[in-house]
Amino acid sequence: YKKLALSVFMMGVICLKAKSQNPIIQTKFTADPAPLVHNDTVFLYTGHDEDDAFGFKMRNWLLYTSTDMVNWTDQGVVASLKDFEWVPNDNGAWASHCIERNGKFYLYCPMPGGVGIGVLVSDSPYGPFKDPIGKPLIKNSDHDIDPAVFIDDDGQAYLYWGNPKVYYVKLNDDMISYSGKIVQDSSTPDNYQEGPWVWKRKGKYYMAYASTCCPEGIGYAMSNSPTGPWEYKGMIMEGDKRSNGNHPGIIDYRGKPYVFGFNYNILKQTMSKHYERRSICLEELTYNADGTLQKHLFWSK
Ligand code: FUB
Repeated sequence: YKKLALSVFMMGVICLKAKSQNPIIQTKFTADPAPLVHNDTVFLYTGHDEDDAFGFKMRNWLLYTSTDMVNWTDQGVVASLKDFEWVPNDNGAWASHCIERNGKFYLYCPMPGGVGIGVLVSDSPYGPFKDPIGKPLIKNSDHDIDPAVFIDDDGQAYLYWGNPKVYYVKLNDDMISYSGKIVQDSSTPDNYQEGPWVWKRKGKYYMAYASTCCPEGIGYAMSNSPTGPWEYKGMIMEGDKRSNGNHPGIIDYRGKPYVFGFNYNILKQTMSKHYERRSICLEELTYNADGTLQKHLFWSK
């Protein structure tokens, strides 16, 4: 009986360990998840809402790592506004995206208000990251926020960004310059707000994004091409009035698809003040047989 009781207890422990608890980061306020899988480890780059924030106060980007999607190791500040000599402000470290190519790691960092999107490079996903060009990679409009990079099977890399329209451009192989014109996508999917995240599965292209405003949920669209046209397919999760914003980051890890986003559940939003103190959350995703995504009751419920 003792042995049986012990194995039942251990099974319970294993089951408990297998489920992540939302928000997954509870020691700092984090937003704008940008997960990257490298060497069987999840590298989660995040924005950082400072504790005394009124509105947005964001000066650096943080890194967390995990090998089980449950336990997250705080790797500290991975980059900051100070890494860009041309950035005039001490605020505005908005939603970044890190991607690996040929053994180098590229961290695309937007600064709002027309400052632009910069790029930092490192030989390691842990950093240190350096600015190789000394100027914005993208300085196109006041809407240069939320960069997301996707590399297609033919090696062509695309940079997407923007609010309230999607912009994209083809990146060169060096990942720190681009060719051709910046395109404002005329097929910006329905309910698109910001925060694009592009991936490919079974020959179809997907774009998830912060959808509708406000509150923002997470919607998605599909296409036969990385440059659209995009067809809106629905919501992965609805917005919740307790959570103002949202921002998807989507990966497969060890054979399972996951979506990251954020809520405001550690610090409850008050209606009278605009606090941005967000907390990253995580859920498994489920595809239907036709490639569409199931709608989930997510972390804000
Ligand atoms: O975190 C600052 C901004 O809020 C991001 O760039 C948007 O995606 C929204 O999450």
